[in-house]
Amino acid sequence: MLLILQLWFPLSKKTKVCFFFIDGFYGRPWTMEQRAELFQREQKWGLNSYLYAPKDDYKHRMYWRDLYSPQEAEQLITLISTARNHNVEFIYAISPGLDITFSNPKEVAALKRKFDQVKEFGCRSFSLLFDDIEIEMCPADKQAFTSFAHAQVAIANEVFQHLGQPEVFLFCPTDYCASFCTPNVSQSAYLLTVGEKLLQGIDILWTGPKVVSHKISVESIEEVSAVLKRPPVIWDNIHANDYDPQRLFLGPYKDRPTDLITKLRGVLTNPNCEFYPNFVAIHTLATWCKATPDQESDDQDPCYSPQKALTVALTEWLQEFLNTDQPGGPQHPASRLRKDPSEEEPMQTDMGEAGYVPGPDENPLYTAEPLTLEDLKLLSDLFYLPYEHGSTARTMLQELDWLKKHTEWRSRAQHFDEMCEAVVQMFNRLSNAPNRSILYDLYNYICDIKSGVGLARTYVKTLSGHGRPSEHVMNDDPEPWGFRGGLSGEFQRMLPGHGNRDLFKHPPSTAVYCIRPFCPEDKVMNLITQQRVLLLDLETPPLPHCALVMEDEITVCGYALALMDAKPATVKVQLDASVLKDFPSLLTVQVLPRVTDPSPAKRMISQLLSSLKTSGSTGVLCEVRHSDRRMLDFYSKLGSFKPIQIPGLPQDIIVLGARL
Ligand code: GDL
Repeated sequence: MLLILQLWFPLSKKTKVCFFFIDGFYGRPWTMEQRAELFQREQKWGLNSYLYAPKDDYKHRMYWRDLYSPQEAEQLITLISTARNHNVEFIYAISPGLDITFSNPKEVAALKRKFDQVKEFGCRSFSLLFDDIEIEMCPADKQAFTSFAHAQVAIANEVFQHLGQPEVFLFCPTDYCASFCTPNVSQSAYLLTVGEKLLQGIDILWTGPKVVSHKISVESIEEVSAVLKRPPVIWDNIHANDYDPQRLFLGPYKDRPTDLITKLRGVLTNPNCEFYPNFVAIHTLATWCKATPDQESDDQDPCYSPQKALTVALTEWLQEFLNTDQPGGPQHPASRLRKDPSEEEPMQTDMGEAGYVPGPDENPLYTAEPLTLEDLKLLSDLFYLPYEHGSTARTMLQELDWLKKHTEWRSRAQHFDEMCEAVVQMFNRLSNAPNRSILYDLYNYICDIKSGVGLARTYVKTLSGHGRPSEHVMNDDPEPWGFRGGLSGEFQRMLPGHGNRDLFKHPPSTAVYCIRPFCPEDKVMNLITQQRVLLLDLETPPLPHCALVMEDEITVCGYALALMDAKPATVKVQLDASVLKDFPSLLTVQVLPRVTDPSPAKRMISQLLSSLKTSGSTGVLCEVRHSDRRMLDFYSKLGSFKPIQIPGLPQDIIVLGARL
């Protein structure tokens, strides 16, 4: 993960506005030359800081105790001074959390020694990261500290003081987003301790409601600021793509109201792993940071329009594509197009392309047209944002969906074909762009989308009766190149909760849910009564083996109860002994219709099922009303629940069973 951080310090001793890049993604770290190029851009666009935290630099994380060798030191010294020359503050981060023993003074000394070494390189700003680590403390630390938070805070405070309380010192907590907090942000013991005990000069990183947050609201920041006792610095993963090799994010910085600016110490963005495709991510973030009210704006946010920011960024990016970066590479295509045969060099002996002039009935020479702004808009639409496809991508998906379901559609099929052709043309022009470095970073992605769109195009042609029915699109056994695969994808598709959801059919949910044990004050009984359960006798409900409730920001919005032994609970229905033998336990679940995101309920159920299984149960029953399409659909998507025939049940009841 690479992080580009923009920081403001408007609220305390820190009065200047700072903008940061964070170089902290998983994957091949950027080269020193690319980092220097980044500083140039930061300076040009008014971003003023850079967090050095490459997860796969082994001395940043895995071998954090090891000092840098003279050769590495030289590189870091150059990098730090290059940053300074561009007025970019270099922040050195270290992630010792994989294996540090907090209570051992030798470990604390090792950490100080490492920071001291980097301080000698000329670095003045530092950061301690505890993201993505195990939360279980070792026995020695358990003895020495009340909690994990106490251990982390103690070491952070000590290092901060040892370094002379630097102006910039960032702390990344282990619970760095709302969805990681137990039971929720305002009651998280971990965050409350961090807020209470971490020295005020230290800033805290926060990714928002989720690791990759769709939206970040002002209210959510106010809530976490109260707990942390300081405004956070946002670590924004909106453009991070290190978690999926097929994704790239070329959409604008978005869904963060500019009202946030005064509520934060800064924003740090963690963009795509590839260096060059981050032009839009960084440029639009810079525009967002400089937001000023625009009287003519009809956007939701009067200070920032993602669409306008994107167009400005793409217009500038286009110029970079057109600059040749390698001797002997393609020229600016416009100059090639201008050539007419009479201007050609004198006859060449090898009959190379430059000397060849096709005759009247021969194939014309392949001409590469220059890349256009429209091409880049299309590219950005195809690789937009984690929770949103760009408008053309959405239209293409909707059209394909429509074409699959309808038959009267010749003109729409034609339109779909044209959209596919535009992708191919964009690909061709991009492949001929003079700047090869940008192209190489984009190449895998554009090949992949071209082939995906190509398959859809062939399929629509086949449906329309045009073109030969294509074997690899229509048949159930395509060749490997006819579908996206790999072992990882196969594993994911086998899991009930796999994330292969179509964005255009299931717009993302931004709500944060809390799942916690049921307590007597919970008013879930009326929910249960609404459900009119038959299997569970509500007049004398037995003590559940495990009961969980789900809350959203309003109140309880769902529950799940599990009974280890179904028999005493199912007094209203005669269950056959063989059914009870296979499915001895009972589950009852309800989720209110306002919860459109199925994932929290899935998580709640899997917790219950694993608890039943651990206690020795071999199967579980549950009931659904025939008319309750929503819950039926929900259970069917879980995959493990199958209908069971039970004689004598009322017609509108379906009993489902799952083996554990
Ligand atoms: C994370 C990691 C980050 C990674 C991102 C996206 C934080 C604080 N840590 O959880 O390094 O790039 O997810 O995969 O965000």
